[in-house]
Amino acid sequence: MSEQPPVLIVGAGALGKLWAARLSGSNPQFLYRPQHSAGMTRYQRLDLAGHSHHHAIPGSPTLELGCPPTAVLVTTKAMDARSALEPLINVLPPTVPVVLFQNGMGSQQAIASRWPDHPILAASTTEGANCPDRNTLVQAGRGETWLGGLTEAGKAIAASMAARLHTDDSPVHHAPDILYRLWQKLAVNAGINPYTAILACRNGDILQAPLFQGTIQPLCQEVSALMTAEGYPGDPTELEARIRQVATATANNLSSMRQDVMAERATEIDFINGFIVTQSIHHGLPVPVNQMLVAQVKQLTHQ
Ligand code: KPL
Repeated sequence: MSEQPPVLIVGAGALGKLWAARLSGSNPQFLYRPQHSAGMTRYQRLDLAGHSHHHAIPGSPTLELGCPPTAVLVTTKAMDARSALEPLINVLPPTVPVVLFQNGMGSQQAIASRWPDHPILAASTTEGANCPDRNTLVQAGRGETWLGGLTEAGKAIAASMAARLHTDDSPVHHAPDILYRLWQKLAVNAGINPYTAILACRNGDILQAPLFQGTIQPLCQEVSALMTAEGYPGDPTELEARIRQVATATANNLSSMRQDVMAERATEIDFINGFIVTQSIHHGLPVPVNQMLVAQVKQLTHQ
């Protein structure tokens, strides 16, 4: 392995492979699950023009303590992020930035409050990529990323971290209020992902479905009431317009939740509509539509 200190990527799924490819000049390395043996992850990346690029990224199930990473990017599913960090973070030098890329909300806050003295940052991305098989990464759309600190140490380095990850092709912006960005993305995911899972359809198809048409307005009112209670602007009409716009712009996509159901994996419902339910109950706000969607998605995967 190279002498240059690595950028450690925890989670070798589509997002992890995308960032590993992008950081190929910064010695990216994967941290594998404990049961995985050390070795190269080789894959072909098809870029937006359909051109093929080959990548071989080294990885190991343990951290090479002799050469601590310059940063850790956590690209696991939301439910795996904290347990993936648990064995790692106590052996990391406490100055190493940890950037969380999880969907939804809840996992990021749990990690920031578990390790308040570490520079913990969260990212919200619109990058589209998927892995039709283990050895292929398909870039599905050009996107942008916003990044901001969750802990005080994270806030102090957020602007420089954003500049470090930025490229003209894939902009990374500093978002001083990253939680607001996460709320906005959460609202979109709450209004698309569970519908695609329940209706077994692509993002664009939900717009014609009676389930969506009959519940999207009250769903946006529930999300808006919660955002207001949390101190963030969230007009229900604007939320609905944004959900419709994203569903239209990504009409042919299989949402991440639909992909999880198809692959019989656990979904991130607890971190999307489930997070809205838990927080609303905390504020004494009723959330019947979100509760119904959570229950129906959980039935699909027996979660
Ligand atoms: O973020 C997404 C997801 O699938 O999780 C959307 C925006 C719905 C695009 O598919």
